[in-house]
Amino acid sequence: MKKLFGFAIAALMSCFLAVACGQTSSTAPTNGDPTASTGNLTNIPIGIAFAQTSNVALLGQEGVAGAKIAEEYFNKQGGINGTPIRLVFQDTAGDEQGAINAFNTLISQDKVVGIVGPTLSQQAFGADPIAERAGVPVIAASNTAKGIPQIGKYISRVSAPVAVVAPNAIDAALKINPQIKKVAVFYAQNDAFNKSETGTFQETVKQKGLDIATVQTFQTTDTDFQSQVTNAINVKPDLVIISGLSSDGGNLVKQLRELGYKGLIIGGNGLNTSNLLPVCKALCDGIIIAQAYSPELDNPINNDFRKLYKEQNKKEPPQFSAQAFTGVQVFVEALRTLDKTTKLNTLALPDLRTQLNNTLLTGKYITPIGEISFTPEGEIDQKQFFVAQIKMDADGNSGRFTFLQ
Ligand code: 1QQ
Repeated sequence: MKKLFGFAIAALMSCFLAVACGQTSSTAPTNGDPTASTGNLTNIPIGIAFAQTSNVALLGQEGVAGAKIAEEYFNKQGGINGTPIRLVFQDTAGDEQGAINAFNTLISQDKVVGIVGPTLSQQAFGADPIAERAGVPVIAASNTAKGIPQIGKYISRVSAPVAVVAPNAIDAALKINPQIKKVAVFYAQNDAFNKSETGTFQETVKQKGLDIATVQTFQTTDTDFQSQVTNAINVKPDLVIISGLSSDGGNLVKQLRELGYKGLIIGGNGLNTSNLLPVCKALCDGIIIAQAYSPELDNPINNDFRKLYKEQNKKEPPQFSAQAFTGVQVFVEALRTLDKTTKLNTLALPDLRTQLNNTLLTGKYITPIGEISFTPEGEIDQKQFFVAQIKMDADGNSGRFTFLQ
């Protein structure tokens, strides 16, 4: 009787997952045979929750591009031991409520096995607790604030924290100009990531024996920075460090240069996109940004990823695309591993989600961002970091991230 009940659940489940896929299966239904292979599932839905609208889309659309490449790439390899994955995209827009809505839809309506996202840490602090309560694994692919994996046991990340990435930018600035003494710090005070990042920058500045000559605050929605820029220029800084997002950050850089600041500028992770270039144009030239990815990292999967990205976009892949690809890759490889021990279509969705989370946390992955693994808490263990500097072309309309040694 108990066994029969188990079979009934399994039958319901394989139907459940197949229905969740929103397509009809091309193969005959299994009538709930729990020993049947995952070939009987139409596909395996994985949620992608990035900002596709609002100012935050300047960052989120790079995540979308990386995830799409991963879907095509892993499905060409046969997906999950023969069953394709299907990415379900829900737009988080730019705020917490947008991310919460996207997560709720992915979890309850789209019935995904796990979620890659959201774009901002600020959104993660609002939306991740929902996934945690529902027992749905979340892999953050661009959340770098302190405290993300600590939200809960279903939350991990492939985006290394600013605490380990950002200090590299200060080392690079000091290498370019060893005379730096006075530093002006700017940060957006309405955003969790930027508050976390400026904490790291300010601690590092002090550790290096440099002076924080002024700290100026703004909002990610601001466009006019005249008063903060004037305050900063008055203290005659040798280095400016900005923690903001790309639209506000780009305008701030522009106004710093227009009002006469000539020294080095470090931008944080929120400025880490070539979508910044149309905002500050020629005045973006020279911005230093720490990187958790280099297109030149030489391993087979990065070489494949780089080639596919370049074919589609005619430029080098950015960090947020590589991290999103990596998030999907971790789900794919963990699903393959799990399916080898327990056929996925024998698991009810809640069990599948839980076992997927347990499996992904114990794996080792060779990815476009290098070899990675997770601490038991879900924090990424990543080996290599880089620093890039923006070089604008003479016309001021195009430019690129060049990597420093
Ligand atoms: C965070 C970030 C963003 C700037 C990435 C898009 O690092 O919010 O944590």
